[in-house]
Amino acid sequence: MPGKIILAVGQQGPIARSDSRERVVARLIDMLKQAAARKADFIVFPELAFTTFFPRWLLDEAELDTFYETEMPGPATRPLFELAAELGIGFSIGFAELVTEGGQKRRFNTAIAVDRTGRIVSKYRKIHLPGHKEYEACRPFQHLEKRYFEPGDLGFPVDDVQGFKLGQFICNDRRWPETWRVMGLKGAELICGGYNTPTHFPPVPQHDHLSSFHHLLSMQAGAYQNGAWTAAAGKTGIEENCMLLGHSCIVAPTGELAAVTTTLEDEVITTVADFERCREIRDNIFDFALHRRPKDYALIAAE
Ligand code: ING
Repeated sequence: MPGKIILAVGQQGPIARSDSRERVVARLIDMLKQAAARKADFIVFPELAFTTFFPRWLLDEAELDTFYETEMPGPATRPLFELAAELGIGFSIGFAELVTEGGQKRRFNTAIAVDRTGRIVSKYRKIHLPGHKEYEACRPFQHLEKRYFEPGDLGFPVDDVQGFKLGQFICNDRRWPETWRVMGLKGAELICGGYNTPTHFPPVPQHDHLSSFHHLLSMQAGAYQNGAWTAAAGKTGIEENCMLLGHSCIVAPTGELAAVTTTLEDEVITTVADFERCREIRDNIFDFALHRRPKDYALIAAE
């Protein structure tokens, strides 16, 4: 259907520290099959989808390296690519990327988009890294993303995937309006990504009861203010004693919640994403060419 796809989100339940990649990939494959049964064209999987959320611990380099992918696809992850190509479904997925450049190890929190032929057609490295660099004994669990990853160095790419323009975010990025606007200005029609969001935020515990509200607020605002479909796939549930937020969702360009998960387990949701609907917003309320006043916004991009 020109201009329309059946869009899916594959939410993951907890992944144990000891779970093998093979075991995790088998779960992802099961969700891929569920999405195919619903005639999905594209499915969004979570951030760091092949392993437990390891930044919750202080790890030595030897163990830390075991959570990263040095090739994508690799032996354990290739079956996902192969089945997706066989089923003709594109997907986005997040993983910890370890590259060695000039003898130097570089670590990124990365997401890729793979088209329905199994080809990687877009790659993004997380720019907004939350958390901290040093161990903080006061925390019930760590959030060491600033220790384990470099900020992304690829900008916010928007690429043509299966006839629509796709951009990706990763988790904390969705809280930052700049993330959405840069990709909105590049004409993204679907802005998607994954998240691992603990519902307890040690620095401000009085916000814990707002974790779903802040997540959905960010997704719905991003969609409406840029006239794009947005989709977020969570890693959810009690993972190694840490409760991770559910409410994976698909949001229409109007900001309306089109689909949302209702469990904290592996769960597939789908909706018909009509990209023509982006025009209702972009040709009127947020007609960037007609209404934007960039010369008044310089402060936003200043250091
Ligand atoms: N996780 C969380 C997120 O941005 C967080 C970190 C939680 C920040 C709650 C602020 C409040 O959803 C990741 N992985 O970015």
